[in-house]
Formats: sequence, C-alpha cells, structure tokens
Amino acid sequence: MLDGKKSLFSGMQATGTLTLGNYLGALKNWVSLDPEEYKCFYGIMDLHSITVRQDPAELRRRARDLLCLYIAAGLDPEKNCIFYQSHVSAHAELAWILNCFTYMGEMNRMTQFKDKAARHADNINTGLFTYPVLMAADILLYQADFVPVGEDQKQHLEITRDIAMRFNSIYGDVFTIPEVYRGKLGDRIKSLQDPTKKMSKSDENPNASILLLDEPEVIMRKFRKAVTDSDGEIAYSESKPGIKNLLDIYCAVTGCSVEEALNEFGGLGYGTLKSRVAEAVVAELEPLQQRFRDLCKNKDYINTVIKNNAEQASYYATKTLRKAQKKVGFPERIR
Ligand code: ATP
Ligand code: LTN
Repeated sequence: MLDGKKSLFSGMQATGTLTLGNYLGALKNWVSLDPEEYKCFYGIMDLHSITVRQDPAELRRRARDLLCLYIAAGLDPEKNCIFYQSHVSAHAELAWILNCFTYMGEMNRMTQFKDKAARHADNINTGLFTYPVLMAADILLYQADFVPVGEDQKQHLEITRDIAMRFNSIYGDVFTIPEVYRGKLGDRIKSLQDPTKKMSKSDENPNASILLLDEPEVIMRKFRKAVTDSDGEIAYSESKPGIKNLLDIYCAVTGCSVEEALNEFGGLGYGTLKSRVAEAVVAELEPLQQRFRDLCKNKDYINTVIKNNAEQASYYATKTLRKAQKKVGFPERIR
C-alpha cells in the first residue's frame, strides 16, 4: 500500500522493439488498470538490459522509444509513474542487499537464465545470473501489492515473494508480499512462424513477430505468411496452434470471445481469417503509432515527464531502501 492505495509495479526491458506479444500480454493490461484505484509504477528496465551486451547509443534511443510507447499506448504520465530504472539508484542498492539473502541454488533454477545463458554463451555474466534479484528489488521498493506480467515472468515473481518473506521473517514487516496480477489478456501470444514458441522481440526471424511500429503493409504481409496447418478448418484447439494463436490475437485485440470469433469465421478459409486478424491489428496499432510519432517530436514534454517521474519514483523507493538499510545494520545518515 502507498498513499492509501494498493500499489502496482511493472516494467519492460529496453531491448529490441516491442512486439504485439508485449503489447497484448503486458502493456494493454497496464492501460486497463485505473490509476485512481492503484498507485502505478512502470519502469523502463535499463539496468536489466545490460545483462546482455548493448550498443550504448542504441540502448539510449530504445529506452526513450519505450517510454514514448508506454505513453502512446495510453498510460497517462501525470497519473502513472513512468521512469527509467537507472535514474533511481535505490534499485541497484536494494538489489545488493537482497543478493545477500538469495541462494545460488535458487538462481540456478531460473528458466530465463538458462535460456539466455544458452543464447549468449560467450557472455554469461553474473548480472544475468542475479537478474531476478534486481527484479525483486524493483518490485519490493514500491511495496507493490500486484505485478502485472505475462506468464513467462511468473517464476521471477515467485522468487521475489520468497526473498521478501525471508527478509521479513528475520527483520519484521519491511516488504509487502506481491502477487501476480493476471489481466484478461494474460495469455501468451505465439510466434507467427512457430506457434509453439512465444512471440519474442529477440526472435531472429523477422516474420515471427509483429512489431508495434510495423507499417500496416508489413503487418498484413507477416500475417499472410503465418504458419498454420493443412486441414483447412477454423477451430480453437491445442492441436491447431497456428489457428489458435490467430484467434487469440483477434480476441485480445477486438475484445470478443472465442465463441464470437468462431461464429464470425466459421466456414471461411485461412486466407480470410489471416487478413481479418491483420486488419484488426492494424486498426488497433495505427492510432498508437500516430501518437508515438507526435510524442517523439515533443522533446520538452518528454523531458519533463522523465525528470518529474524519476523524482517521484525516487521518493517512494528511497523510503523503502532506508528501512531495509536500517534493518540490516547500516549506520544512520548524519544530516
Ligand atoms: P526478450 O525476447 O528480449 O526476452 P520478450 O519479448 O520476451 O523479450 P520481455 O521484455 O521479457 O519480452 O517482456 C515484457 C513483458 O511482455 C512481460 O510482462 C512479458 O510477460 C510480456 N510478454 C512478452 N512476450 C509475450 C508474449 N508472447 N505474449 C504475452 N506476453 C508477453
Ligand atoms: N524481467 C522482466 C522485466 C522486469 C520486470 C521487473 C517486470 C524487470 N523488472 C519488475 C515486472 C516487475 C521481463 O523480462 N519482462
């Protein structure tokens, strides 16, 4: 709880360009949360980004684009606290403390670490290994009650809870124990080229993912090339992952139910399904893309958002950090 409201924290890494999966699985859910009801913090997780090697200029640009995308998608920065993780030093400071309350064995079990270590075998750094501890710090600093993330982040949230409970059991109630917030659109969106895999911004096949800033023609083309199956029947079934994914995307974008979608598409061919889904996605993304372009031009406004929100985030984060520092025995600051 913060200021009498339940608190909520989420964030994304500033790596790659956001996909439709990120949008439907995370961002669109965030936009549906009412900042009058919850105290909402959304980070651009740039400390996490450098766990894999980044080009500095590119990282800076992507981080700014991500911030503009948050706003373009509908997060009002006057009502939600949108900030760069690297602007609030409490994240790194609390992560250090929490590292000392986390076991090697716990980190060894993290599937995202195993995946990323396999993909970046030439750079398995300790930051990548302790990534979930930094994520725990992100969440616990804001006393978050809820963390709206997709399915793939559940394991990280479990470890956050374990670390928080361990700390609290030694030192008393320092941290709120967070829960995953499952939005209506929580399901995983799959790759258009291999519908058994999640759609991911780091996929090497450009046809696998719809990017939020893809031009309408590119979106249409990628959907036309989407992998389906050969039996020609539109049905919602685990045995037809390609068609199921297209229906999931359609439902998430339009807000209709699977039954409604099946009624609409019953008896039609795969080609029609693909173009209808593509049109629905274009209709959803075009206004967002326009807002994004306008925001990019408005440098002063974005700079003010960055400054004010970093100050606000620091205020809350430092409060929790000081509490944790005192509990572990660091000397009080002399003013
Ligand atoms: P990377 O490929 O770099 O690991 P990613 O595309 O998997 O990135 P993340 O930055 O790990 O994206 O995730 C940002 C948010 O988007 C998280 O809350 C995650 O759960 C959600 N998300 C990512 N991919 C999908 C997907 N395919 N479907 C639904 N939600 C997703
Ligand atoms: N690990 C997350 C990004 C992330 C995050 C967080 C999400 C970093 N810190 C805190 C929610 C809360 C990811 O890869 N999507």
